[in-house]
Amino acid sequence: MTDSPHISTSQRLFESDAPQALAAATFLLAGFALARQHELLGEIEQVLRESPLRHMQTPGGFTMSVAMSNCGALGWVSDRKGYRYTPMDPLTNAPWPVLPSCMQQLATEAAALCGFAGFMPDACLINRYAPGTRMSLHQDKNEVDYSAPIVSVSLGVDAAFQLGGMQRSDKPLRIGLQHGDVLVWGGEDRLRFHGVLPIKPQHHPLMGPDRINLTFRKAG
Ligand code: MD6
Ligand code: FE
Repeated sequence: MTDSPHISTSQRLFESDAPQALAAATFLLAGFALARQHELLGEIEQVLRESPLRHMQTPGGFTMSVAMSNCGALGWVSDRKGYRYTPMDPLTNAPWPVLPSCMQQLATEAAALCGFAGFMPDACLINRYAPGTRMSLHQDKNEVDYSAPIVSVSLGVDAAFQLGGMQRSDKPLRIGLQHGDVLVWGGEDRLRFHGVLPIKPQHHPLMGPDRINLTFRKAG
């Protein structure tokens, strides 16, 4: 027995191109990134050569367990001064790497399939989870315009994603996310709390023990 509703990827009845609605404006595109996984991983590797993954500081002075980098005109950063988007990578003192075309097209196409035509991300946050790493419940609210959706791509080992409500105390729905899955959310769900439960030790043929998550946003 689990203590929350559970949609497991192994229990999916079918995989299709049709978005699966998880809430009013939250959709799962199961396996949508698989067709371009190799091109995608190549682009990520190139971005991370330019702006490496790093463990950022929280405003409260803790070190984040998820390693992060960015590409696109704006990148999400956290340090003692707070959470925000910046045009420059504070580690390299150079602009963030350009958003590669395969990544941008994936995000634009996924958003359009879910009813968000014309989504043009200006920021892509790259998160790397090692085994045992989690992301506690949070809202994404550092973006200027909440009318744009967020497109989230999962790569590597499986994760249990928590889709909460508008209050931190709302009981989250648990969603199994696998390599190649894409989540799109926006509209009335844009400010839902969400998180990732601790990553279990696993092995993925392309990614080893790690999970990488890309989140594409219109940040500025
Ligand atoms: C993750 N994702 O999946 C963390 N935020 O690793 C997020 O925090 C997230 O997946 C906003 C929209 C979609 C997401
Ligand atoms: Fe988030």
